[in-house]
Amino acid sequence: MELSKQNLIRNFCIISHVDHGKSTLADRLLELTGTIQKRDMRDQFLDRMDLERERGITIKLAPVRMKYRSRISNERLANSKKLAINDEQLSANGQSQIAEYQLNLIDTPGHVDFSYEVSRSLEACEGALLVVDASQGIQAQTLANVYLALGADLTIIPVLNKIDLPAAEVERVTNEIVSLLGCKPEEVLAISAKTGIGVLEVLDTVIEKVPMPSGDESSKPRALVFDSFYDEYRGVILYVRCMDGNIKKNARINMAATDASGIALEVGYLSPGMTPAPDLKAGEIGYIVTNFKSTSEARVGDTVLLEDQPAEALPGYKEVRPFVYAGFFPSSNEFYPALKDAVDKLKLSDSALVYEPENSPVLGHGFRVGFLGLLHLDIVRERIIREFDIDLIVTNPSTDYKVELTSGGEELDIKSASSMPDNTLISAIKEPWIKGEIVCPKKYVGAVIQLISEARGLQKNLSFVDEHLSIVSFEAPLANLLTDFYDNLKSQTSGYGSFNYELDNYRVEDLVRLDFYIAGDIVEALSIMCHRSEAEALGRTTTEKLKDIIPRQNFKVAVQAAIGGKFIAREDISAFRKDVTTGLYGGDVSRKKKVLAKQKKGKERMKRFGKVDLPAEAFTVLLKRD
Ligand SMILES: Nc1nc2c(ncn2[C@@H]2O[C@H](COP(=O)(O)OP(=O)(O)OP(=O)(O)O)[C@@H](O)[C@H]2O)c(=O)[nH]1
Ligand SMILES: [Mg+2]
Repeated sequence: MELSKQNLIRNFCIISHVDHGKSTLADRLLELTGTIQKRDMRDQFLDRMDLERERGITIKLAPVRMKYRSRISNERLANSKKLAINDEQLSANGQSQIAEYQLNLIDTPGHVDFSYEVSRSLEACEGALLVVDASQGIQAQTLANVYLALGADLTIIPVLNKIDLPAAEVERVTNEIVSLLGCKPEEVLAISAKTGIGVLEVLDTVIEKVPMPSGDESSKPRALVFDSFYDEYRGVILYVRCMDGNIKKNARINMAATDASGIALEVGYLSPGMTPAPDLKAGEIGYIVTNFKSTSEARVGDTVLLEDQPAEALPGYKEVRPFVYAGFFPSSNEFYPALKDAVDKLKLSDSALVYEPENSPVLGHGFRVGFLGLLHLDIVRERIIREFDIDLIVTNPSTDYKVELTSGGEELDIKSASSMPDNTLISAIKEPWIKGEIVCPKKYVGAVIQLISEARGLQKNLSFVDEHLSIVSFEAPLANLLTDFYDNLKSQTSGYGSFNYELDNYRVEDLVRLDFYIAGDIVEALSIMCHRSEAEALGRTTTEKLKDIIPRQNFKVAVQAAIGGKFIAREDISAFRKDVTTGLYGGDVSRKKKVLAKQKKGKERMKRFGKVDLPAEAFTVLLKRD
């Protein structure tokens, strides 16, 4: 009888809190398996985007296939309860021969904004390496990722990383992991991804403990799309996990959800470059190059089927919805088409990005763009500036609001303060609330609870991982976590606190629109929504910040905050004629010209509003630190 090949396949991802060493562990695994030669190695090899490399963070999930000849003994395999291995399968692993395994690894990002990348990766795998930094211990994303992995029914292999660091607390953190997972201390693999200590054992443990895939090789093919993007040269490329059957090169494919039909122009796997193969078999992870024109035809979470063998769709994913919005405007209107092209292109490889046109009297034509969080916003902003060379003006990030009208009917989804309907038409405004968890050492719990209540949040549950580490569950309005909550948490907990959150629901609150007037005229692009109880303080600090940002003009300029036309705060910018050329002595005309040219360039980032020049920074004043 022919043996199933699936017993020689293991699919696993690496998950952890941000910076605990996932990509570095992936480096060592790539090296140990000879997937990448040592001389071609560079740190965090799988972080391929420029921005990922510069910032030292992973943003996109990254699959890679490795071959590994394991010397793991049959006894060890047979003893592993997780593997329901039978005699036949064992003989494929025969005593004398060394079996070659196909290991499919997916490196994931650790930052909360990109947890959608993690949940998608988990669905393609049977196991997860849970990495915990021995000098940091369990943190908020460690917990969140454990919940996700358990929810996806994966086998979790705990890995204690960075044991080479002098600050590593091997025993304490091992105990934290043991209490969290209910495993045995000896099951926690102590490694250094940097030096390579203990990493070989990680590979053998993956083979031992991660269940083999259990797809049906002879049934109709089905493959889960866990990522899709548009490649300028090759078109739409799908990253898939083949669940059942096999998909051959040139097969006619059909997408279950969108019903789009196309051709699998090429199939293969990443090792780490695209490596063509004759087919993708049940249990394997790989890619399909399609002839689709747009990623909207083959969405993330959809199922690839064969046109002549229709089958039931796989469950797919819960759709993610952005909940942080900001206006993106070109510094000059002539670049609007270029900006449109840029967001269109970015959307093709970022299924979480949404946008719609927005017009502003001051800023002109632009877009209201939706994000999964502030880091996501920042990454997209920077990519537009760099990859598309567009000078951008970004407005204050905000959440969206559900508005009920006095006239009844459907709730409106309002994505910026400036598009709020008139007050008299509104019967209620709802704002998004999150459910979150803060993980911190016990002694900071008091300060953390204080912080939560200052953010208008409600502390819910208090639990403990062990005698040192606590978990504070809470609910809070998302808007109040968008500015300095994270910084305050870090400073209140001496850097030890971390937090994770997910959107909960929309709640009716006493919200008002806070407007800003410059030299007597309202600048709608500056308007923000806030809770009535916070309006005055926010109005005051914001006018102060605006006063610092807006350059002096040759007349006095009043900066005022108001609710419904009633002023609640005011700052004056005194008149001053800034002549940048004073101080440059004598008749060096070319030098004078240079300075004036520089000043003119600075002006391009200014937006003329009436007689006042507003610098680009004024529109993100809420993010300005004191
Ligand atoms: N000393 C020491 N440093 C390590 C080790 N593993 C990783 N690092 C360092 O920790 C930092 C973060 O490593 P990454 O591999 O980028 O962490 P990551 O988990 O992939 O980070 P994100 O993907 O952004 O969540 C880098 O500076 C690594 O060099 C280790 O075992 N020992
Ligand atoms: Mg990484």
